[in-house]
Amino acid sequence: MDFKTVFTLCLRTEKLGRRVVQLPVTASTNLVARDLASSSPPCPSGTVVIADRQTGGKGRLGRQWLSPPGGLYMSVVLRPSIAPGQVPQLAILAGFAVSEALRDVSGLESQVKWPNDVLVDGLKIAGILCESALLGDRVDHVVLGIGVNIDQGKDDLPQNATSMRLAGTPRERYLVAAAILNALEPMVWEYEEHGFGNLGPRIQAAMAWIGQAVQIRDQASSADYVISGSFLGMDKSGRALIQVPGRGEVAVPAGDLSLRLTPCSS
Ligand code: BT5
Repeated sequence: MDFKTVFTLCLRTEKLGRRVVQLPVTASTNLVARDLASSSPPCPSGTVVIADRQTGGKGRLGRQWLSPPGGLYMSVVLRPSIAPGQVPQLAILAGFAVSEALRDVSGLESQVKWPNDVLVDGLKIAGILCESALLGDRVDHVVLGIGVNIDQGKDDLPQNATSMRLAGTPRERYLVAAAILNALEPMVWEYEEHGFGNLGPRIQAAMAWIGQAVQIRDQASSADYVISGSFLGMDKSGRALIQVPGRGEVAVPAGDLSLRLTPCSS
């Protein structure tokens, strides 16, 4: 059986993945999904684009996502009923869905690294790129780009990365793709209804580096500031919470979180 048939057999969703565009190679599945979402007529919510490899895989802020054969490169089109300010929270949700799916298909334990990564033993196994388009002051669509390292070896990946194969739990891509969508769909529904309400504590329990010395660099802002302190997790809006010596709890909406090698001082 081909990828699409088996993938569809594994799906337990109502909308996510019910329309699939499968490509042997493309620059970026996020670009294909964006074009489908803004075409006339637009593709339905839940449409998924999957490629065997990408030639221009995108990370955040213009960074590159290495996309050789063996990985999962998937973009999901959503038309959620949320405010524009809530869009980044979907990346956290997708990271949590990936983490749950990895456990579901292979028993692999992973952690969600705020705001958009999944780590296994401190190494990056998956990354999320969340892009959106507005129509007036409302969200028209969101493209959730999900990259998961599945069958790559060390030579295919950057330092500080791992794959399911390297972690000792190789799996078929279709199985992982379907499991992610199965986990994600009910989370998106719940999020649209209640925000992080019930999901918040579950995500918090899966978060990496709680209680550890961290720093957040906001590379998007011209100030390029760094906040250092002890990581407390995220608040109800999905902002990272840092206990900063001398300042108390500071909530940070966006940025790059990393571990600090030296303990923080006041
Ligand atoms: C991300 O950005 O982690 C978002 C990655 C999203 C990839 C998916 S694949 C399907 C869809 N189509 C796309 O074009 N993109 C999405 P960021 O947090 O900025 O992390 C990027 C950094 O991760 C890079 O600068 C590298 O250090 C590292 N990296 C690159 N490729 C990697 C890989 N395959 N595995 C682990 N780390 C990687």
